[in-house]
Amino acid sequence: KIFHNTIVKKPGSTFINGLTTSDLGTPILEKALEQHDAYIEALRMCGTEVTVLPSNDQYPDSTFVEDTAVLTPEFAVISNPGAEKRNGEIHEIEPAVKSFFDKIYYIKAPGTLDGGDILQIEDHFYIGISTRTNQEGAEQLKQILESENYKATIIPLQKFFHLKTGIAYIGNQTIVVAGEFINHSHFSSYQQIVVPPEEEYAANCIRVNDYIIIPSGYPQTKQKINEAGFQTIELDTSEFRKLDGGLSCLSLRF
Ligand code: CIR
Repeated sequence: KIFHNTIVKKPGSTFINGLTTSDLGTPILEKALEQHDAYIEALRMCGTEVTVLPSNDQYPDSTFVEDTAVLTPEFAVISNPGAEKRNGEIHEIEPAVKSFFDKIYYIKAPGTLDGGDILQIEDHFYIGISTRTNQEGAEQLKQILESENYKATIIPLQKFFHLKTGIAYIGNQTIVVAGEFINHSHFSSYQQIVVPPEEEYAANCIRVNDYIIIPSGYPQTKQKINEAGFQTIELDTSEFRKLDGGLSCLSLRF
């Protein structure tokens, strides 16, 4: 088993006012809560102990906990989220992370960094430079990781919102890629599962122990992942998608 624990945070009543660049409409809170419950259930089914943090209406986007920290088996890094409106979320995640980790690092201003820009493939971390993660934040994380004997590579994004919007690592040296990450020079040593343009959102999937959790409604991607020998669980994330969120954003896994 790779992950023993997961941390999630309930969407609050202000969730519908979260940041977005999509034009998919306003999320329906009740539906988001149902989808969040199903997400928690799936994380349990995958064998993780789920810590469910209460919602906080002060931060509409705070259910996207992934952006607030980067966790490894040995240490935690509290991020410094690049969106002003979200930055205070780290004060909420810090105590939760501290209850699991003794060794904690921090990304410090002027460095900014969102956890959604960090992809771990075995002992190698890829750090995206995006509208949220700047060069300074990326370099701080790279230094921390290298001091802990991990490898780290910084990758400027072209179009994707976060690095993990377009790429996922599902184990067995296999990556799921869309858009600019298809045949990307930095990832040429991995087996690729290519997500077609009309299913691009499905590139944000997560491996949790024996399962790959993927968003429902992306049959070609699901089939390719299954054919590569992985078991899948499908979850509806329509309401999170309306706020540019996907499966990875909704939890910290460690
Ligand atoms: C935001 O704009 O920050 C949220 N509405 C969505 C964050 C998604 N997080 C992620 O991809 N890791």
